[in-house]
Amino acid sequence: MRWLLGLLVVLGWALAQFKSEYKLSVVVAPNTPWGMGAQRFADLVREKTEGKINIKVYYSGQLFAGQQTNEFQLLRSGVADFAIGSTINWSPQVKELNLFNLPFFFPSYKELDAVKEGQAGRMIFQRLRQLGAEPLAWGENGYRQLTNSKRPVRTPEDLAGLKIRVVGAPIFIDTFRALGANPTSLNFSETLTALQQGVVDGQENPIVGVIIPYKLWELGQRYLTVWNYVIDPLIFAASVQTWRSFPAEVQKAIQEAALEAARYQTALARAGMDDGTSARYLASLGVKVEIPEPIAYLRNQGVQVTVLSPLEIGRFRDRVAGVVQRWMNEIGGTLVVQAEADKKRAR
Ligand code: X2X
Repeated sequence: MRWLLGLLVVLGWALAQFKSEYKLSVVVAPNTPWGMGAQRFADLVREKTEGKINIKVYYSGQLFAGQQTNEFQLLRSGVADFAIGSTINWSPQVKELNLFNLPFFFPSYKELDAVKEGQAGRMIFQRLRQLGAEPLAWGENGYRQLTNSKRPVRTPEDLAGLKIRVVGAPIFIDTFRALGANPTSLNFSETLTALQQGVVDGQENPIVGVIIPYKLWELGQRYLTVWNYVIDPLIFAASVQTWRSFPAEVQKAIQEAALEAARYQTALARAGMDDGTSARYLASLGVKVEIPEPIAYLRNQGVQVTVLSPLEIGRFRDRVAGVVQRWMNEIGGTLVVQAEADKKRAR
């Protein structure tokens, strides 16, 4: 019986028609944890499918010509077979993903992980399936920190009037307006020049995920505020059309590859920013962390780093209470209540 099953599997693989290339979209460059996770996923898929599935990573938003909030549309229409997408960029089409955009909603990795791995995470994956994307694993861009070229920011008053680039998801405009800043939404591809030319004063992005690989201090971003105000998970996903075209064995191999690559990717994004768990995990894989102490490293580059205390964070949180309330309604009560319950279990 077993040999017959084996034969059928081999026959199935032989008969299945695979494309010579499957396209995977990411927003950032190959030298970021996000980009490295994408390459690892492609490599693992090739390995686990014995070369049948060949994924090519399109970095720096090449597939969507700069408009990063269109990425989910590309995925569901099958223009991109796969994407590793930021929950921010997909949130205009998947309103539930605004859960992760709520300012100061995830104070710790533990609480975030409990939500992703709990019932709330499953509800979100279910929603993605309804919308035409097959979610495979959670990755991470990281906690988003504020940088600017003008002055240290420790209080909401310090932020007043600063022109801050945000992603084109509406909640970010609401948040930064409530904080007294002057937000403007730009695609990431335009952000680097806008910073360099002083068209905007500041931006917000993860330290390990973006600030260090893109050397933002060289574009004049000399002040950094560490406030962990928003966490930015990534989702490894396939287009439903592409997913359905694969036999079960291939789906299984790709699913395994996604989980393995996502774990590696998340550890790269957290290395030096958590309690040491991620660096230890990477060491167990034989991966050397290039910058073990990211904040010390930035200080060495001449960046003035302001790490906010819980009390100082509280002043910012008070300013955005109305925004959080409004967007919780938008996201939907059931999911928010479930996320609160998942978070509570982690504490
Ligand atoms: O555009 C950004 O800031 C980035 C790279 O972090 C995202 O894609 C959300």
